[in-house]
Amino acid sequence: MVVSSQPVEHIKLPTTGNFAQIPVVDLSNPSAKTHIVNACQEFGIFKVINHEVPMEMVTTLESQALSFFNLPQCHKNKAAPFGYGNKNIGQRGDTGWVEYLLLGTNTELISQNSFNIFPPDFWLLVRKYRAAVKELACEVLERMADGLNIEPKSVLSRLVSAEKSDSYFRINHYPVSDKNELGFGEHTDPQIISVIRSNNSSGLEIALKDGTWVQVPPDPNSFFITVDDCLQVMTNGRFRSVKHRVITESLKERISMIHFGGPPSTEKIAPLTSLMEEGEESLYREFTWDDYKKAAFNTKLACNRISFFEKC
Ligand code: GA4
Repeated sequence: MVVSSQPVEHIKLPTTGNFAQIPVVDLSNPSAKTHIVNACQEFGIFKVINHEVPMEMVTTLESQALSFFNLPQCHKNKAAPFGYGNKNIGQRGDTGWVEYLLLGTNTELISQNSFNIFPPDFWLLVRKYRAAVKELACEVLERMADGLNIEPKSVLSRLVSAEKSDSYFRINHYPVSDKNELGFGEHTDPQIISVIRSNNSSGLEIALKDGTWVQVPPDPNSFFITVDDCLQVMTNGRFRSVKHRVITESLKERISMIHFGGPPSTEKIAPLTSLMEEGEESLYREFTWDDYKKAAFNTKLACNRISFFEKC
């Protein structure tokens, strides 16, 4: 990774320990729906086991991505039009000890003309991977709706499965560093849910309800699911959009692949009436995903974006 003149942010990072009690949702268990709801209320994160995403595809994509990140910097810089970024996060000057590929919905467009930088089947694999984790996201959201007792069961999943759904895909590479650097600063994800997979490296941390930071133990065979801002709004605050960050390791490089499942841009986001109890007031005003994105993508990473849409 190129060492740019821009310094990476250093802040005091008190972390209290391992989050060994991270909820584990076994998708082969009929009571998964209840575990999902409890985890989303309490922590805003859980991990899923017994999913149907083929692990061979996952590890192949991951190793192809790693070979890309191991190329000389001048080659990687040529991939800027294909979503490559290095240290800079967002538009407001945030930095981290990370390089990444960040893709929007239209990978078909970018898959052309890049065969000299990426392995020939890289984009095909990316498409297959994205399709598989999108299916996993839908399955989780259907079980969630079931657990919340809301109808139809597709009320949440349809948002991320629609043809016009606005999803992002990010592959992050955190090289080793001799200090514990801030890899990706604290933030919540703006979308509905995120599906995170990482190699067997630690680094992901989450904030608990009382504000303490804990490390999420790695598990390369599972997927971590987070509640994102729009889901917090749709559940009128029952579910918490989890604050998370990544700290780099001195021994092992970290690679993570994240699918951010977002709704179509014109979709109206507001608390679901089917979830509201009698007399319960909406905590948020209605907005479209497009409104949210415009506001969110123009903020610093650590900003509390949901607060823009809170009712006074
Ligand atoms: C956080 C979640 C996803 O990585 C992302 C990020 C996006 C970006 O990298 O461009 C943002 C960040 C994320 C939220 C606030 C803005 C936008 C960087 C940033 C400072 C792709 C997303 O959807 O929102």
